[in-house]
Amino acid sequence: MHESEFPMIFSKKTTKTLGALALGSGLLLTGCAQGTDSEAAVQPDNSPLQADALQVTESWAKAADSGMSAAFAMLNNVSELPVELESVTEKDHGTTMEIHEMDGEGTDMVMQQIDGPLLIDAGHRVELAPGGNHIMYMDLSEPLVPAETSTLTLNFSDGSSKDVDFAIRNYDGANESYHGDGEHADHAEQAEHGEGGH
Ligand SMILES: [Cu+2]
Repeated sequence: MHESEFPMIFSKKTTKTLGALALGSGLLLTGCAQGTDSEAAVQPDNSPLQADALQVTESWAKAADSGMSAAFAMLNNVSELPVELESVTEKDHGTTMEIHEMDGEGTDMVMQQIDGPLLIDAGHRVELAPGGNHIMYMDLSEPLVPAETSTLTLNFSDGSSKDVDFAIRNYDGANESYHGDGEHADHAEQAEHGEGGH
């Protein structure tokens, strides 16, 4: 059984990793393809996958019946290489996901999709928190129910990914307005807050 699975894994990863090298070094490619040491072949330069380098703690998501909501966590890069979070996906609540940052100052703060991947420098951590960077559920078709969990898939720039569970809880804050929502932000926000908060 293992013998049939291995070649698939092997060829996928080596194709990707070695794609850029293939032009200049047919020798190296041949060497790897013949190699029987599959572990060495999967990670030829010995660098960790970004999915393994990033440890996620304190992950939680804001309960919501529909529409938008947000997820927060501490992203800890425990490696000596930068980690780039490129996208987030999910499959349980029928929504697209975005990575947002806050823009503006004071009461004029709005959130918007970040430009490019979210960078977590080597050995550093980035906090996703209300009022700051966060992961956004754009249009829930299934509710985020308190005390349940939401599994989000974090996708990194090296092609690796990992699933992380976010504990869903009630939270009154994080009602940031969205750039795409138009100019009514300030007052509409108050109205929504009173209606949906309790
Ligand atoms: Cu947002």
